[in-house]
Amino acid sequence: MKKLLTLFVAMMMVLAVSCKKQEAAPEVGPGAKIRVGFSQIGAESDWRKASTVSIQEEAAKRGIELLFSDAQQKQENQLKAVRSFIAQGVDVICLAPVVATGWEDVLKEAKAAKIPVILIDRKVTVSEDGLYSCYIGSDCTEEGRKAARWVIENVGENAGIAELVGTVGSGPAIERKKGFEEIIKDHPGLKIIKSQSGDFTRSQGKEVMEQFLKSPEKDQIKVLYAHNDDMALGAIQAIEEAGKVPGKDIVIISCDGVKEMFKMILAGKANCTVECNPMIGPQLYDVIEGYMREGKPIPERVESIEGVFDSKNITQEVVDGRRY
Ligand code: GZL
Repeated sequence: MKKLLTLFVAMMMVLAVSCKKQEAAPEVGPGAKIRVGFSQIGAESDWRKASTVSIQEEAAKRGIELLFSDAQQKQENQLKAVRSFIAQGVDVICLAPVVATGWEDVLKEAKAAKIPVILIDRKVTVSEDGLYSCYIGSDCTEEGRKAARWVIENVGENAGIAELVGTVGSGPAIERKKGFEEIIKDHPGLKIIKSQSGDFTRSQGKEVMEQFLKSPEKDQIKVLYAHNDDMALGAIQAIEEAGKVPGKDIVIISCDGVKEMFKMILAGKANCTVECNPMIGPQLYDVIEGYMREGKPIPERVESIEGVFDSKNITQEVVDGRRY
């Protein structure tokens, strides 16, 4: 009899816990304590570091509890982090996905746990709708188009182009390549004659540019299109070490808009950067607080605000005012 009673009490406790877990929907209201889990890609570039600062500082300013994980550019670390956030029952999960694929299962687990996922900075490719609630970030395809249009307007219709590609399989690398090629395809004199990944890092950007400058096509390279400023900054070092003049012998255009690149453009060692705004902390928490504190639905898309910068609109004052 005693054993039966013990078993019955144990069963009731399990049922109570599982019901509680199912009732783990967010406590909505003005005073709601908000816990956010954020899986960040890493610290591979100045852009990424600025993105982290924006999201950490804004959470602190708003009294939002942020559980932060740096994946060191490894998807398996991001998958572990998201599963940990689910287990800890956070209110919202933010994910900057290092690559575009391989997220279906973990997004389904978050959905089953009724925890909304907000993608920031990069997109994912999934087979069904509803696996994430929102994407906050840039249109990297449009950034690629902007870069190509700048080349046509400022370099002309004939040039051999070397391309430093971002992290293989990442949304920005796929999209910046797609957008750039979409525009130059109507200008046959503009040809991508070298293309290789530098993984968005300065060191690999330098290494790959050194290889480009030793290749048979080296003297045909008149333009460098780098998918981010950090790879372009590494390439500038390689160009100088090869005895060429960056910004003149080879025109340099890249994406991000980090302060170091603004300085290079001001110094004439680079030519253009297509801004990709990392400072999305305020936009992110506006969405989360709206959802948690006012019961507002999470919007599917929040666009970043950004421009194109070159020697025509970069002054010392503009450089000094850059936040990243
Ligand atoms: C772009 C972002 C890219 C930056 C790189 O949205 O994902 O990742 O262009 C960063 O600098 O590494």
